[in-house]
Amino acid sequence: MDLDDLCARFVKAQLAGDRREALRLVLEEGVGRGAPTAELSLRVLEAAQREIGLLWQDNRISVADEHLATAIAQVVLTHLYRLSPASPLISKRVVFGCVEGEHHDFPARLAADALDLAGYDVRFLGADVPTESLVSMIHRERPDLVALSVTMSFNLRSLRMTVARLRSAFGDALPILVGGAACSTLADPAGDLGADAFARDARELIEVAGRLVAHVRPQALGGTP
Ligand code: B12
Repeated sequence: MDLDDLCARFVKAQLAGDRREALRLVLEEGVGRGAPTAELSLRVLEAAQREIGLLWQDNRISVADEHLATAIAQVVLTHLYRLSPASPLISKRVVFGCVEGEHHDFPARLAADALDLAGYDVRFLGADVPTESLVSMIHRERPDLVALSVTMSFNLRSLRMTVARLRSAFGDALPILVGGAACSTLADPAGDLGADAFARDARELIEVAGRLVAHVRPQALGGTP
């Protein structure tokens, strides 16, 4: 199956605002003809969003066109999640969200869905999570891992501050994983940001998360609120 061609037709459907056609392409021509859902996520949805970004950057589409396209991608991602083969739960909890100020939750959601399907118990918080609210959530949920997403370079400062705040509240007992396009621009993202690890994409994430949670004891998360 030619996934590049499927992606090109998916982008056309997004730009035409044709949600039904976009769903048909991915669910019938993709899943229905045997394409692995992870491949569809990567080679159709992610690739399409990058194409939408380029069209927007070149002023060939408006912000409203981009919003329309992204809203369609969100619907398709939800359907894809439902149809994806999921591994059995491994009783490792992850709190996953975008740092304060970061509005790009679609990339984070793609990554969070991949972790969920790999068997993790994922609490996905979406965009722009206020740091103090994140701290309270971690006290309540006692996760084995926190994953933070940043797309915009101007939000790297927010990410650094969030990591520092989590360290002051939970010490080193709580592994922190970072990712997103802005992190990829750094030579040593984890070192630079004070996190435990960085993963480039949804695929790498599964391997890195596995390493991080191998020795975690969530009961060690005492900390000061
Ligand atoms: C849709 C979109 C928006 C939407 C977001 C909607 C949503 N709910 O997500 C809205 C309208 C909110 C938006 C706003 C802005 N955007 Co915008 N946006 C995009 C667009 C078109 C698509 C984003 C997307 O879904 N990408 C696809 C995903 C899959 O990309 P990905 O990063 O590769 O994701 C993978 C990895 O990063 C990784 N990952 C992600 N998170 C995490 C977390 C962890 C822990 C791990 C391990 C891995 C991981 O896994 C993902 C899956 O494999 C991009 C184009 C692009 N190239 O991404 C522009 C883009 C990112 N936006 C851009 C800009 C400029 C902005 C604004 C500043 C515009 C403005 N003037 O207001 C604002 C900033 C808002 C803010 N404060 O955050 C620029 C950034 C340029 C730059 N490098 O500085 C881009 C590149 C568009 C462009 N070409 O100009 N945007």
